[in-house]
Amino acid sequence: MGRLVVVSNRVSVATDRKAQAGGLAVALQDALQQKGGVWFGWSGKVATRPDPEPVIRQDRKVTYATIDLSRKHYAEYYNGFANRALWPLFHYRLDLTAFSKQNYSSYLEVNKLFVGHLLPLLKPDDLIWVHDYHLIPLGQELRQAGIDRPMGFFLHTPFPAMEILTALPSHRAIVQALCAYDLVGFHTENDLRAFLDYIVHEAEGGIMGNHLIRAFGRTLRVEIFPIGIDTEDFEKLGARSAKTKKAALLHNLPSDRTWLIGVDRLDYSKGLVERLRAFERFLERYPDYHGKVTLVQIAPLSRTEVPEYMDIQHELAAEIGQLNGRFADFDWVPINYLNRSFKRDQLVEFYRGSRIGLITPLRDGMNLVAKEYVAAQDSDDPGVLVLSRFAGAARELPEALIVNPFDLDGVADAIRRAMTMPLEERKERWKAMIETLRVNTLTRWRESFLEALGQAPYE
Ligand code: GDG
Repeated sequence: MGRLVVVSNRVSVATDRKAQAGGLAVALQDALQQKGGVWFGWSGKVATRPDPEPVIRQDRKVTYATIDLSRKHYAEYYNGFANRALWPLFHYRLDLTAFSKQNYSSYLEVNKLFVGHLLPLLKPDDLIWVHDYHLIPLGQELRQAGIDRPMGFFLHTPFPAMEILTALPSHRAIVQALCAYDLVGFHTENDLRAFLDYIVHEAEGGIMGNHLIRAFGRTLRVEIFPIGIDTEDFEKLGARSAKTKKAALLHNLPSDRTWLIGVDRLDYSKGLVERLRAFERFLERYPDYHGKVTLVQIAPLSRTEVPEYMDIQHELAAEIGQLNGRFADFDWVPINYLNRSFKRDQLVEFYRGSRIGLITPLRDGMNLVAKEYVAAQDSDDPGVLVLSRFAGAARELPEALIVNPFDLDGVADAIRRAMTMPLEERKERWKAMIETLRVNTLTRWRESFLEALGQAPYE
């Protein structure tokens, strides 16, 4: 088998494996080291005059190649089209979606630019694996440049229902570009169904069975590959954290306090405002818990140059101020809002020390935090996962308390149910979930995608 070439918007260079431990970056780096290969993408830097050549770093069998973006491309491709058009649209937020022809042109331009830099790095037997919504047109560009190697694409976000997608002026071009790949992977049945619906009803395409479809003159394979976590690693970290007692926040505070934890990039898709309101509803309806429960919300800032992200940041700060002002006492604040990121082992300590994992996105491709929370629990006294039905993870973890994040009373009731759930029931639910997570790991996700891609072309 040939080398692996990974293309993603951002490249994770393997300099700090400890910080990345257990994550997607390491899973991809491991696959690259096994097969040898290239990881190509944006460096994360913006330059007035980007270097005409990629920066190349070699780490054993892997070549990392990165380019800087110009200010124009950063504003129009990354912030503009990827994060102000595709991201909100794919998360069903038409109200936040801003289309512009100029941003779309830049999106196509950057995909072309990536291909221009990538071509000289390719070898004849390479398998090419492109990631996420930033780079949908990349495969088509490669085809136009004469590359006929197997190419796979994995979408980390949801794929929206046809009625939503067709609001995008360039919807047809986007789906046609997806069909230039040999293999397109989604997280869930829902995403796949939405894609097939479009293929049949908008693209005059056909479903041929055996995961194959025919559209825009091509045959391709479309399939679900639910992403997992390095379950073993999180289980180990969880067990270790029980002994270290480093999480000052959890250990130095009163022992009769029960913790709920939420960990999310500060993004409107994560349902943070609705979560706070549901928690407020819980406090209103169950005053016995005043002084006894605290929601720890970790929310590192994200995409701060996109105006909608500044808006949500302000809205959250106002909500939290109002809620804490309303309920707090001298010795108790209901919400501990931590606007920064933590090291992975600290995060696991928070997971392990929290009785409830409150994961309530309004829409989420998968949501890895939900899986990490479960894996970090103590098998003898596991916490309860309260999980949105709109997270991809809900499909694999039906034993969580599944909630509708828009139904504030429903979420408040689920919190109360989690607080009072008998140990036996907690253990039973946890056991079913951890068994699933031990099978559907990150390695399995990567290997099953690459195995399917290795069988291309499928005709
Ligand atoms: C996209 C899709 C899909 C968070 N805060 C800290 C930290 N994290 C880590 C978590 C988790 C990851 O970031 C977040 O992953 P999610 O899946 O929850 O969400 P997105 O970032 O939106 O990811 C999503 C995913 O891609 C994979 O396909 O599941 O649906 O939106 O691993 O642990 N890590 C550390 N400190 C933090 O403060 N170290």
